[in-house]
Amino acid sequence: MKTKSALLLAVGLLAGLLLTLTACAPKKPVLHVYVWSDYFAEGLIKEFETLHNCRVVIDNYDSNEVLHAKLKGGATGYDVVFPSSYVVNLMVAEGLLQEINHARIPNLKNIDPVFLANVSIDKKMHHSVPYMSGATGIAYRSDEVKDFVPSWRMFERADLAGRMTLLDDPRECLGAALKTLGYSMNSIDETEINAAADLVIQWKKNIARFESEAFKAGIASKEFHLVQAWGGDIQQVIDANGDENIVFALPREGFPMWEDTMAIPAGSDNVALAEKFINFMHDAAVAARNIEFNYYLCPNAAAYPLLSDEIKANPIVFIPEDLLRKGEQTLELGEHLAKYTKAWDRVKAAN
Ligand code: SPD
Repeated sequence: MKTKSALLLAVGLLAGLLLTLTACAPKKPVLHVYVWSDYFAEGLIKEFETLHNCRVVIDNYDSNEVLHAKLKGGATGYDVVFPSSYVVNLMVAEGLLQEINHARIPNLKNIDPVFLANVSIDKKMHHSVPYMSGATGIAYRSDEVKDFVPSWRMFERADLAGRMTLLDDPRECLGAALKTLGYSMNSIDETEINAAADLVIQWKKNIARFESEAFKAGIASKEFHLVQAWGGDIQQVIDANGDENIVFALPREGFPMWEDTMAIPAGSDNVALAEKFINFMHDAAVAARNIEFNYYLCPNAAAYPLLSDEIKANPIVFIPEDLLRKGEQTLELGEHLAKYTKAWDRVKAAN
């Protein structure tokens, strides 16, 4: 009996000790990342957590408008966000982003100066650091779509009605329609923007819905046969499903190109860890793995020599020169953005 009581006492003491130790253990810092989906190579986030003894919590959005509205609406608690370059200045003007402290992110030295000079909007990286750049085109199922032509006019095909999606994104959709009409996708001419909105309203009659996330699973499952899509995401779907009937094409009328960046929101209370995260993503080997996974170009010059021959030959990542000439960078529109918002509201309201 005595032995049993002693044993119980020992177990009780041990449990108490364990509880005390757990309660006293320092809590791991948590980094909150708000980002487009499917944007980190497998294992990278785990490696960052181990390296910095922290936890990373990831939340996804599917458009710059959602990100902007969330931060503008006062959402705090995010430490790293991924705005496209063309919304960075707007977010800075509204006090939503912090300045980048270059001294604390040594891997900024790896960023390709040619890319910064030619493509980037925040060229001096005052508030944003380039992450990935890519192009928007059309993905289709070659086993379902007959007589495909690389044209945005595919959205006029009545035989594909209900089987197509357009991105739920004003700059992407109106941009595609502007290019179809022979205009710049950064037009500030109200007549041109309105003509583009009329065209998207025509396309809207044929699409299942505006969609910026489920188009990936939808094209894989054959729910959708033709979708407006970001190239790298489609190559990821092809890889994941081993389905060579999914094809990505860049329309002959021209197509939007974009650059997503990393930035630290004004409300971040974990700036030091956010800086470490940005620095980690621009380590040469990490950036190379990310390019190989994402099929987008991370403008990290130190990563280029580490890329496989296969990725260097992939036309989604390195768009061939003749096609590249048809791409147009999505630019910041300043006060003229309101014209797009108004036109987009009309598109959304139309039957
Ligand atoms: N999987 C990540 C996709 C990122 C797309 N961002 C592009 C935004 C341009 N409108």
